[in-house]
Amino acid sequence: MQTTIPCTIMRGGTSKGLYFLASDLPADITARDAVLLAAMGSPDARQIDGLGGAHPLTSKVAIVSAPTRPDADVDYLFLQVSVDKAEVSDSQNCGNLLAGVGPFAIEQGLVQATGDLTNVRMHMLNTQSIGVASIQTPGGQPRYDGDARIDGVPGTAAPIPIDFLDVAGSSCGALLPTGNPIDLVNGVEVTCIDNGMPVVVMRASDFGKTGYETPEALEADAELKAKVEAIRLVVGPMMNLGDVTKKTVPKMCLVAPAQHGGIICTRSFIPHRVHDAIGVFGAVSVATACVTPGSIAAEVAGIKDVEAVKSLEVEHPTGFFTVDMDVTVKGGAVSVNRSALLRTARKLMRGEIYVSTSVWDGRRSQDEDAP
Ligand code: NQM
Repeated sequence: MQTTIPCTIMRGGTSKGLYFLASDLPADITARDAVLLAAMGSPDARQIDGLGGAHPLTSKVAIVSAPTRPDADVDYLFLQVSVDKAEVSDSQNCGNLLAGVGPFAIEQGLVQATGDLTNVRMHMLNTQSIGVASIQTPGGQPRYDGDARIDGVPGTAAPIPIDFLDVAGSSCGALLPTGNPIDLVNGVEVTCIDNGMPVVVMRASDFGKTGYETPEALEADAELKAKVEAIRLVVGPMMNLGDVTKKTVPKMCLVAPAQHGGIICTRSFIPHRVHDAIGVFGAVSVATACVTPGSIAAEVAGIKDVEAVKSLEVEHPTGFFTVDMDVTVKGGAVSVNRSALLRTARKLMRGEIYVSTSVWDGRRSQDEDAP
């Protein structure tokens, strides 16, 4: 016997995931996570018995519900479903799946379209912050086709510009959680920063790397991975994230001088696989590090007048990630007034997913629905 659960599969930015209405899943977190593991086919390196794509970037879940904040149109909870472990984590946000939240919410009737363009204010539950997406809605429905191109995704699609107002320090409590632009950890200089995603920026050269290696080459280097992970475990508590052994944050980013006219070149460990591009909030955080006086990224990027910066091109293995920024620098400290970026999304499938009734019988108890 199997339980059927309404589900939409969407590409959001350079990731892909399952989108659910919260009301279609168990409210109990343990039961919900069991359903998501079964839906994805985890734990299994191939996720053969589920919809996961055998990579962290294709083993993601967005849960969408009515807003719990008066200044939002919709709530969005991101969950990372581990591929090869029975783990579901809410320890990070995902700005890529975020791109699909507006269209999904409109299609599900949670948000009403307001003409040809609908602004959707999304309350990101993982970081208690707000992102505002502009969705093209001709005829009252999200449009997916269009001319916008983002690196890491073939072809073009309708543009989804997203603005962030209050993401600085949203996971770690401060933009520079250790209070310093540079810390020395295990003999390596690192910049710990959180502008929407906890990220540790490190010079690739400090690991004997150029920073231009392919993700595959970096993933194949066991010694490098062990050094990076050892630093991650030390900086986790320093960044107010506690023990990060089982968390997907902080992300570990090797940087090098830009090669193709961008501001900086990146290779991101997320945190155990190496990203084929770079995460959305990962890119926002690295871009912010580039305009933070005294940081490793600022040294590598070498920007002369950071307040004059309007947009930064972060290089990654498959192209560029453009982050629009507005910052003020006072007494050597940077404050971020606004960051913005462009994503696209596409609905791939809408239907029902089946999970065994031994995992969930489909009933939401009254207790579960109580506020
Ligand atoms: O940083 C990968 C992705 C992400 C997360 C990651 C993301 C973000 O590319 O906002 O989008 O886990 O770092 O989807």
